[in-house]
Amino acid sequence: MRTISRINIKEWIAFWLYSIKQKKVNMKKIGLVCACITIILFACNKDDCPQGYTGSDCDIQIAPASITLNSVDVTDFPDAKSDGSGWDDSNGPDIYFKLYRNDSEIFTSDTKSDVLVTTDLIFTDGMPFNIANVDDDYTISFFDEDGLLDANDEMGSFVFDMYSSLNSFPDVIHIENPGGSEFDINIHVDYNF
Ligand SMILES: [Ca+2]
Ligand SMILES: [Ca+2]
Ligand SMILES: [Ca+2]
Repeated sequence: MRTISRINIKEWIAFWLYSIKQKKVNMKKIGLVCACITIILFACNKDDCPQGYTGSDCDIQIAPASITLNSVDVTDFPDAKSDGSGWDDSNGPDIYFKLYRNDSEIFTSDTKSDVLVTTDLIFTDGMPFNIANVDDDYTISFFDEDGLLDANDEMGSFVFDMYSSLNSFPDVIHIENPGGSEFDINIHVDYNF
């Protein structure tokens, strides 16, 4: 399809260049032909590449219109505060996270209560959750919930790329030891074009 089209396009270009030389066509017709060639080239690239890719070698990613958050699992987190004391006095932390876009909160997870560091935390409540503007700045922040009488403890806050034009659309955005922390985070996603 692409080979045939390109041969035809070459012939067309040769024909019109010859016609221009012979002064047989006016500029209006030239403009129309150029527009047709552009449309054909665009259509060929679009049809030939897998979804999400473009370019003559199909190696240029197309930024998705949105990304769907399917689940977030946390397989490791710090088991103590920076001063060595526990997140809570008598039991494990009560972990939840917030997601921010350009410093604006867009999502809050459910809370996993009294968890142990050996437990894999799988957050799915409120998901699938659709996220547009994938090139904006995203931050994920984890907290230990401490009820009404005490301020929640912030366990860690990390900036990450929701989308990268070079990452080949991974199903899981893996964030390991961000900022030197002990967090290990897997964000499971789908891409929408
Ligand atoms: Ca606490
Ligand atoms: Ca607790
Ligand atoms: Ca707590």
